[in-house]
Amino acid sequence: MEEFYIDCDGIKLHAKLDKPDGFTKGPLMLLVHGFTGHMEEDHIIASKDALIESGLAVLRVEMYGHGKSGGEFRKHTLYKWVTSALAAVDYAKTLDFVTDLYIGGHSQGGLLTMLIAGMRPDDFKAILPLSPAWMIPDGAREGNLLGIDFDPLHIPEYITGWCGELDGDYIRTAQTIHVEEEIERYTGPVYIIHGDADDTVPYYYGVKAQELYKDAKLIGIKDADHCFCNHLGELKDAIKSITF
Ligand code: FER
Repeated sequence: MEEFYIDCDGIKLHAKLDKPDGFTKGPLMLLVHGFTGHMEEDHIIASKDALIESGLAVLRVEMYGHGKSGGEFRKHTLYKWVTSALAAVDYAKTLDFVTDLYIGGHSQGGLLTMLIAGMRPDDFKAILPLSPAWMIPDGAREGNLLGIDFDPLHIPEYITGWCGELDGDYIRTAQTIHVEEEIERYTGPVYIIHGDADDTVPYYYGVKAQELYKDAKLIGIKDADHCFCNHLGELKDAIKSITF
């Protein structure tokens, strides 16, 4: 494992690169955590391990305001995450051992995966949204995020979410994002993994994304919650069932 930082316009993004034993050249997955998450969460580690067992190198990068990366949680927005992820993709493209590039992420990282794939449709062999929280922009427009109601036309200075305060700019920027347009832009293979007992991002969104993408497969995990708690073995098996 190599640990390092990727520069993103002066913000340091914390990264770890793992490779399968004896790996000299091959595919690489850029793997991103979710909202309030980080790269050492059990479901991120389980995903990384499954990918390594499938023969991929894995680059985990923590986005703006998360984990050991720069920036404040309170100040993070989906725009800043897009900027972080584009810097991580640019970095991955400089690695000369990489044959095919993949991107995957959990929840808000799954939404990010869908946005980046729409922006850079030629860069990825396939994408891997895990429990993708792609209803966040609709929630921001409708006035509900994280179970908290607000007036979408008069956005508050901040809301208090799962991890302290979150600036109103998170909502302002999220309101401008239209995920269906990004879904339409990416026509490559999509592998969605989603627990059918997820009450943070209902399984319905996995089903709907699968229907909207041109070439998507949904691997449902029975009784699994948002973070695949007590179902990490099935999460790994689901990832290992994919032909990369
Ligand atoms: C929300 C639902 C889900 C939300 C964020 C999430 C900020 C993200 C969850 C995750 O990344 O695990 O309403 O609002």
